[in-house]
Amino acid sequence: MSETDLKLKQKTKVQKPKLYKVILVNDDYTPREFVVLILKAEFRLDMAQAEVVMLTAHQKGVCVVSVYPKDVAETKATRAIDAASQMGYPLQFTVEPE
Ligand code: TYC
Repeated sequence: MSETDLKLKQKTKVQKPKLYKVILVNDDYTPREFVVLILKAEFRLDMAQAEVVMLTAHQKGVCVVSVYPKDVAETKATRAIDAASQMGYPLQFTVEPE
């Protein structure tokens, strides 16, 4: 078997898990406390982690919340956006490949 064949074979056998970042986006309207609440409830961050992520997004514009398989990342981002929307807040999350 050629080296190329071996590489091809390895490629099909060893699949890298493709992970996606959920990114928190800053805005001027959503209360800090609500952002922290969402990060704890939907992304299972503890209080300290949630505060750091919220403040980083507040100061820099965006912050990576966590990484997940694609479907999990999209579901969590959608649920978080919907929860904020129901409260009348424009909070946004984006999902992008790691
Ligand atoms: N900037 C918001 C405020 O001052 C708080 C906030 C932080 C909103 C992070 C969104 O992703 C965000 N009330």
